[in-house]
Amino acid sequence: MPDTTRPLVCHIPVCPFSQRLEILLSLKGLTGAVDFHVVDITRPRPDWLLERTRGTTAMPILLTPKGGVIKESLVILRYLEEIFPIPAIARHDPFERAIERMLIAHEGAFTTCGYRFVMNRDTSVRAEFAARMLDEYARLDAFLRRHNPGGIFLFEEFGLAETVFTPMFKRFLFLEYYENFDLPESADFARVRQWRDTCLAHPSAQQVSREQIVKLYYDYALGAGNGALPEGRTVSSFTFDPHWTERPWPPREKYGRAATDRELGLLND
Ligand code: GAZ
Repeated sequence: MPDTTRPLVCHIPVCPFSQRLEILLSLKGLTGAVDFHVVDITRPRPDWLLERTRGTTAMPILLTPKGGVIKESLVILRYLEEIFPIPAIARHDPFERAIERMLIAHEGAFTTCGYRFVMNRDTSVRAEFAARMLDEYARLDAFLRRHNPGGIFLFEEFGLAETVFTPMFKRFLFLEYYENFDLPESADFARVRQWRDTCLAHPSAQQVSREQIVKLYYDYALGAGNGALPEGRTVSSFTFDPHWTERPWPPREKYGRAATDRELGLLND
């Protein structure tokens, strides 16, 4: 395993759960305070890692210098907030913390909705997924209007709730590309749209680009998640080699014929 005297985060690049940690550290100006070790999702995990996790494979995990293991991005966020308390990113006031946590409590439903939508392969339920996604955004809109009607973020600044949601807003650019789904321009979604767009543009949230997400998540759009291979393919769209910058944009049409390894620029020869 890599040597470290600092906390070590093992992560899969482009994984939204890991980006949460990167955003938090960036907001604190502490990008170098934690080491990052990249794990290739398309290959079996190394033995030293499986020993430390006792067999679980989901990333990110944080390894402490004393040998401790912390799993789950929201738990790791809290831990980093506590070991690096200044500047604080989470709210301090107990009631405000509760508001922040209520919004964060919604992240699972939001995330699941967007991923199930992009992974769907059945055109007959496509509209249903789009409607569900809009419901999710409507809930966020109502929450923001209730707790900070005149503002942009949940509170005055990009904080913990934004750290949790922004990586999903970034990933959900895949819905615009593969499903032609975006938030309507209407007033109903104006509050959440402004929140999302400001979060997406924030300087601490630029670890991944739209192009990278669209290219790497092609397999998700075909229903193959977590580095799994779609039928007829031999290289995952999550591969490190060839690098995504050297590959063409995948076809936007995900319900028709699937693109081959070669068409996706996944072969080296
Ligand atoms: N709850 C954990 C956290 O840290 O917050 C989730 C961590 C996780 O799922 N990590 C994924 C992983 O390591 C990579 S990111 N997978 C490899 C493995 O061996 O387990 C996928 C979904 C989904 C939502 C998100 C993701 C995703 O469905 O981005 O379905 C396939 C995975 C709702």
